[in-house]
Amino acid sequence: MMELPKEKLLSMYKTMTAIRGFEESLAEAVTGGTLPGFVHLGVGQEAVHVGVCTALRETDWISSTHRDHGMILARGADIKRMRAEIFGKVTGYCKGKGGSMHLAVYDKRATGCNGILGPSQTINNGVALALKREGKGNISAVVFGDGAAHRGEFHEALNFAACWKLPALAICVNNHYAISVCFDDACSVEDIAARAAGYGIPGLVADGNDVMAVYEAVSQTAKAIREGKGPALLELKTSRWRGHFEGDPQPYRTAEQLEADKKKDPIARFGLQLIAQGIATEADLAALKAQADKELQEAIEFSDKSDYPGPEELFTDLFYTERRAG
Ligand SMILES: Cc1ncc(C[n+]2csc(CCOP(=O)(O)OP(=O)(O)O)c2C)c(N)n1
Ligand SMILES: [Mg+2]
Repeated sequence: MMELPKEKLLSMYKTMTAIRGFEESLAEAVTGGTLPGFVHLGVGQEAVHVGVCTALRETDWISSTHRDHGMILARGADIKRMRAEIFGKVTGYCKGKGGSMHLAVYDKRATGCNGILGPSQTINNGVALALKREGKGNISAVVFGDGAAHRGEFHEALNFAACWKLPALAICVNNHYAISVCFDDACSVEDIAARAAGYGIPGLVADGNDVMAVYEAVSQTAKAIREGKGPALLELKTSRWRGHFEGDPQPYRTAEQLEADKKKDPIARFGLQLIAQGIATEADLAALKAQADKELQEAIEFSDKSDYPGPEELFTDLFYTERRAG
């Protein structure tokens, strides 16, 4: 932990609390009826988001999943434009057309969330190939779930990346569930990382509830990838606290299991580490949370006051119409 400056560690803590607050505010909006559609929240997975993004460079790229608002926030995206995008407002990053599941922020080198399981890995290979040709030592990371790791694209993409020695880091966020299917019932091996052996690439497992463990694991694997050693597969074990989507009552999980998962709270754990190492006091941490809460309120107001896209936006930003126009 000491290798990172104090300011960086405190900003990591603040971002973790900001992500949690952001996600919980979306849960409230769904319950209150102001946010329609499917919303998948990453509450409980903040150590993954912040650990991964702290270890990557600004010049690296990242592709993520349907559960990754937190990843894009951790990448440094503006919380106001994030909130506006999810609420379909014209001030959002994709003018309100991407929404929760197709939220992309290119100026933060985030190719975006992806509602379909599998393609983000093949898209990531394309980005990694471009970075390899560019030759500046940048890498492209892709995040996907344990469920996505059972799809064919996972294997095809890893094989391709290995054969072409792409600067690609595949990060499997194993939260033990794919909708209602428990990982133990769907996987023949204990660790998805073990599958790396089938492609002759390194496979590592790290504690996805420990932000510093995530940071270390990503830094280590990224270093080797930057040196031209080819791709790696990293598995981060964590848990999601909320249902698969907002409104899922999780009948497939017992209250005891959920409580046990919540005891591994990555934010509380990081807070205790910071206090134990004399980096922050409880009051410092409370002040960081208060600051994050204030910024969230400002983001909510910004989004509420923003307009929806006008009808003239209906035929812009479409591949189809642009091709026809050309
Ligand atoms: C190709 C494809 N098949 C099915 C779905 C429906 N679906 C959406 S999320 C999901 C489960 C995803 O589980 P996992 O990859 O573990 O991610 P998590 O939701 O746990 O973050 C499924 C099956 C989909 N989006 N894409
Ligand atoms: Mg999962």
